[in-house]
Amino acid sequence: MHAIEANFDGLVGPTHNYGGLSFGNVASKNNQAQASNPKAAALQGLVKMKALADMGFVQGVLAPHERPHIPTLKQLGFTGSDADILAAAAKQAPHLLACVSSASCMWTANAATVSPSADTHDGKVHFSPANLVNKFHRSIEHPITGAILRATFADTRHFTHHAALPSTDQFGDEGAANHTRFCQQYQQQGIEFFVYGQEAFNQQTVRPQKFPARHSLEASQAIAQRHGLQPQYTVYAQQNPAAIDAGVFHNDVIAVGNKNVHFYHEDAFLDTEKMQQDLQTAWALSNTDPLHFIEVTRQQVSLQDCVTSYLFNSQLISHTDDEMTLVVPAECQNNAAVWSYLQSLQQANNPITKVQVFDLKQSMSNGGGPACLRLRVVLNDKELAAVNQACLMNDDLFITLNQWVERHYRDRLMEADLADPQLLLESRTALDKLTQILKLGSIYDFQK
Ligand code: SUG
Repeated sequence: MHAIEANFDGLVGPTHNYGGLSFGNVASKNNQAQASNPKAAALQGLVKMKALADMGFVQGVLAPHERPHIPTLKQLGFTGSDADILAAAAKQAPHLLACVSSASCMWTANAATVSPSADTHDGKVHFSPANLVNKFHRSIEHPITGAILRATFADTRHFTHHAALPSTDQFGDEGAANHTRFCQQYQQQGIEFFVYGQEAFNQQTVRPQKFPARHSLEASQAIAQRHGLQPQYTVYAQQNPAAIDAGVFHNDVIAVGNKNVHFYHEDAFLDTEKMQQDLQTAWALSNTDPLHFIEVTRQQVSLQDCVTSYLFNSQLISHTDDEMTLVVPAECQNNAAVWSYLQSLQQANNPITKVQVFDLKQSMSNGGGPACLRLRVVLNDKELAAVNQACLMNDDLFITLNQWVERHYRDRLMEADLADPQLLLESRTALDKLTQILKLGSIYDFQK
């Protein structure tokens, strides 16, 4: 049965701010304490979603989470009314208040790992929310992420939802940001490619020295196991520890793949040759057409330029059966080396024939480019029909969500504002309305 790849973007939440919370993510650190603009952030995201929908792609929306998250502050010992809790947290532990206020769930590439039904043992689409255990502010995402995914992909005849893996570094899981699927056509058996930062249980293996390896091999193996993937179509590769130390905290900052194309930097993997061989071996099991490796050299684009421009944090999407568009952030246009490389890429003999640029500065300033903002879900016709249709982008939803943002979002937020009880109220009012727009039911703690 015919299948497509849908993108489900995270709608930026009303508390989007620059908390400097992600050690190892250069943009997050560099922009700490800058004023943010949640309204602009949400509108920028909606423009990208609508543009892809207008190009004919299936585009979904995933709702933001309730923030500041009072239940987490209660779990940490804060008591009293919501206003008391906010005031006490702001005074005693402002870093904790920043963590429970982050709008980081916008980066839905980290929401979960998704295996299409063509690859899984029971012919269903499998979802595993990522535990995101390496960063406290993200480790609180998975329960509500799971609830949102279940409300979006509710039909148990087609969709299987797992809980997150155990919340320990040994099973550190950052979701689809470290997962790529190669295939000839989306409905066919694919190769699921898992990239990890460290082998957690084997301390003898190499790992980064400066910044954390957020994702473990053991997490990827457990995901493959529970999704029922076939071992011969499952490939693992280790990230280059030096790249992590240079600020490549997720593999999707330095590599992206789609169908028969793997586009990556020469410094992305610990053993590039092995990665190529392992993918070729799996590919040859069911394909005769070539798998394209587009390797960008240091000379063409330096590792540092990859990190600042987010060249590889692009969406690689098929606009025809054999031509692809690369959706890049505006930072690529502002970098002479990257922009010149992108011109040559479009002229070269490979499936990438178009480049499309989006202004996502609000998200980029926290280290989140176009690819971070979307979760890819391959769906056949029946599965697509079973998705919660209220979450799919179209002209009406675009207008409704723009009006919703205009009504409920602030255009400036600083750290001190996070303690404002009015912000909590605004956020809850907005989300309550959103659950009606997207027909999600009561998914938030404050709605229970
Ligand atoms: O996990 N930034 C996110 C960015 C995630 C990008 N996602 C992918 N590459 N797929 C992170 O580091 C920063 C929040 C702050 O500092 O306020 C943050 O969480």
